[in-house]
Amino acid sequence: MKHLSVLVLALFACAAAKKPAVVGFAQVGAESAWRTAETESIKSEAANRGITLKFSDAQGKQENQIRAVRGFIAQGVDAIILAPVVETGWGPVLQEAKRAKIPVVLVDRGIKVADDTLYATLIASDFVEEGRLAGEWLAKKVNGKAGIVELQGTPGSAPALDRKKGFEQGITKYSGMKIIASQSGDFRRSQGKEVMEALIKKHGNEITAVYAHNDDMALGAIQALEESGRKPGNDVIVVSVDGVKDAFNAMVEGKLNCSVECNPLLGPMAFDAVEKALAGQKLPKKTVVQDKVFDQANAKEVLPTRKY
Ligand code: GYE
Repeated sequence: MKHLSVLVLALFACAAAKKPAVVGFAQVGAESAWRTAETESIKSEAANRGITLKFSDAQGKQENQIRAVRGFIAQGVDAIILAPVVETGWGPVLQEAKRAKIPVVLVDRGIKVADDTLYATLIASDFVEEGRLAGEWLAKKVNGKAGIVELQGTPGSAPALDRKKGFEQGITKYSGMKIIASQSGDFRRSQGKEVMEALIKKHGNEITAVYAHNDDMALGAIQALEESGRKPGNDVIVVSVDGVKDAFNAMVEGKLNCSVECNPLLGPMAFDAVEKALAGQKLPKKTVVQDKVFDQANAKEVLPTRKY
């Protein structure tokens, strides 16, 4: 009897301590410096923990991500980390993962599914809050009056939808804050530049501010503004989100005015969540990553400490 209970206890201890050996990571792509930093964080954390990581780059396409997740299920990975490109359309493939008893940890972007038991947890920033902070910062800077160009992220992605919503909330009480154009630049520097060039042609000096959903698009827009003979940071106020190193450099150079941080170093939190899910522990449905606002007043001092 005594031996039996020791055995049972040992079995429980084993189950609780189940460590992942193989984890699949379905990444969006490599559209921005933020994304590259996130990939790096997850890869290096897997290596630190002795976990074999199967990495898939979906080149920004949901169908590729779904195929990658199916592939991970077929290979029988212990867990899946998914950075979902868009919010909708995940039900069927997550059902398949659930049936195979493979926990799915969502990182950086949320999804809309009817059944939230289809994923173990989401680790991400509050994008509505980021947009609101950017909007409030800009309204203060321009004393409540601006002709704003908004460069949106990938259509249908949580950060694009929520950063738009939050920004609108942030400027709502200022009647002089007008969004004169709002278009997607797909979170890419080259597209941010192209879209900005077209909008400068169309709206000219009506544009007094740019709000970009990420730093890469802001940096592209800054180039377009300079090429049109304008002085970004002065003639046109530029705010964005992410807080990557190049954004800090642009703030120090006086070309970018403000960047709301969004932390991409999610590797340690993601693998903690994977380990807990495999040990059968209950996880919060969402863990919110805390972010700060940076501008030209503090960029120079903070730059040397930035990790991405
Ligand atoms: O802000 C942007 C990107 O999902 C939070 O995706 C992420 C966003 C990030 O490529 O740069």
